[in-house]
Amino acid sequence: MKKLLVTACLALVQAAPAMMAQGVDLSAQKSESDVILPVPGYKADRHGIIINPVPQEIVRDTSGFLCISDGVSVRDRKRAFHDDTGFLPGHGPARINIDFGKRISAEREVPRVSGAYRLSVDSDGVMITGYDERGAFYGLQTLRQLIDSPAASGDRLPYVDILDYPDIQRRGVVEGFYGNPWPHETRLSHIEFYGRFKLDTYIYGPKDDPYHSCPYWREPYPESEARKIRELLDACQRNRVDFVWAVHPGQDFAWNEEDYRKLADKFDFMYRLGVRHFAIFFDDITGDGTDPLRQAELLNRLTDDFVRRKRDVSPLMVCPTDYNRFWSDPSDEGALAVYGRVLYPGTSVFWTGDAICSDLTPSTLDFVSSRICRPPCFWWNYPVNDYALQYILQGPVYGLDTSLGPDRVSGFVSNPMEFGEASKLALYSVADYTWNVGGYNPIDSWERALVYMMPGAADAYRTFAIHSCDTETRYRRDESWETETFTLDGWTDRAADALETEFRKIEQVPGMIERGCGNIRLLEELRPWLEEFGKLGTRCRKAIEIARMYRSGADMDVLREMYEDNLMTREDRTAYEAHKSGTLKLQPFYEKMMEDLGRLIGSGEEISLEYGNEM
Ligand code: LTM
Repeated sequence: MKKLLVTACLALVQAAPAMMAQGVDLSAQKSESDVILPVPGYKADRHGIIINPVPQEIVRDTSGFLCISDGVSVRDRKRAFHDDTGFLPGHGPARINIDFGKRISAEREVPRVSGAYRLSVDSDGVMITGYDERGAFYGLQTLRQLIDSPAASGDRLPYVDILDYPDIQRRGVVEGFYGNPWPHETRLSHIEFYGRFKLDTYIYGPKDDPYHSCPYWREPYPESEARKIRELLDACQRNRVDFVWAVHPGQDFAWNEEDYRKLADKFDFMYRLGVRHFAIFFDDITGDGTDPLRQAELLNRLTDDFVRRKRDVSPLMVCPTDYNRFWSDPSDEGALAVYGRVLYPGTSVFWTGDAICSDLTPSTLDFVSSRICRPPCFWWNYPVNDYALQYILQGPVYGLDTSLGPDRVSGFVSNPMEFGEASKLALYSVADYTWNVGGYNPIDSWERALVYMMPGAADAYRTFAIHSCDTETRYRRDESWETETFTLDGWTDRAADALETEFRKIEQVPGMIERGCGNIRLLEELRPWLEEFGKLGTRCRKAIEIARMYRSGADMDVLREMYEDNLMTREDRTAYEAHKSGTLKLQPFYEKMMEDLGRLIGSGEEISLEYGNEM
């Protein structure tokens, strides 16, 4: 079956060179369900305390507030957080105590989980207790958000007791997409974002970094690149993020001693730069490299020779060639079962679900775990858009099971878009979900994320985002769920007025975001889509206007002129195709309305034909 698929993929590669990346045909990533599930959740009342990820337990004592307007004095018992308290007001009377460790955390009933902490605010001051250093650092991040919360109005902290811990241990991002790797600045800003929102893992694996993949995976990074990796490692250390360096050698790995040494030497080179977490990706390859037994034996050998010898390197992670259910042989002879039998138990195995881009479901976990004999590390292919660069995915994060019991996954990483800033909208919610799985509320998380991302134009950004979710093919996402469209036949004044109001709002969005978005890199990423979004709003509004006039018996010549004026030219269509939004409801509304109007008021065939030609 696999052979058949590979053959099919190769046929498509030949047919669609525009969609190719490194010889891999992204357009061949079929098998995703075409069903669009609605987004669950609701906008919650957080009573003025906005903390992301949402803490596991938060008890508010309404009897008082701790005033920090005259400054704070920090007691950092382990002297570990000197560089992390810059957000606090200057020296003053309010006391802040930060500590961590097994004994103190046991006294304060903090769960014995890396990243767990307790934060209490009362008349004595603030007390942060981490299970470990990372936990205390996370307690500080919560304090930062508490100070910024509306309930604190900047300097009066509500009395609270927060007991908090992550449900999933490896939470983060795999820069694992095809196309332009993130610029260095984007990576640095992401790592800081991960620290803020308690994501503990950044996996470096951009497919188009030649030193990660073919042709240069064997070579050390040139000094200019090595320096940047050292800077990323420093940033990760500051933000208590594990930097995982991944290599993608499978397309030309020779399975001989020479290549084994080259790989071990590359690991050693990365180790000397400061890397302590490693992964090997065998995804999207063909040929000898796909052999699961050799892959597993290679991982085991590196574990013996490299990981165990170094002593401070964590267990390896591997992405199998059969990384999703659709591609995998479920039998005992299948690649996953081979991994299950041969691969050392400590090695983590990535899994993307039932398809390449798919939901995290109990059944996909049952399937893979029973074969690889361990819980997988879920590699979520969202919001990645390398297979459909015409969409910028700004919808809610959903499709992730919220009833996951402990230890069902060894980790969860999201593969983002090459648009690093715009990806943060989804990553905000990935952080939320992976920390507090059972408490995850997709709509609420998305609403908070929108405000975090663009406080100066949150409403305009929401309007853009709600109409910028779906991909039309493959991983379908709900879109425009608050908008009701209609056809000319089903016209009601109420529906038409509501839609017209929405289109007028859409027309305003580009200008409002230009003025209100303080993040220039985000603005630059969104701009081409915003421009098309505004135009979409205009042509949809005009379609309603023409229909309204037609219904009230306006002059046919006038109508015909307006109609022709509102047709999309070839250039319009090309521009829209490159930066699409509103594909689920808005553009289809325009198309159908214009088609119907064309029949009624066009000069018959001529206009219909012209319309058809423009398609
Ligand atoms: O998903 C995996 C494991 N590999 C690749 C990714 O590199 C790519 O970004 C996604 C989305 O196109 N698909 C893959 O197959």
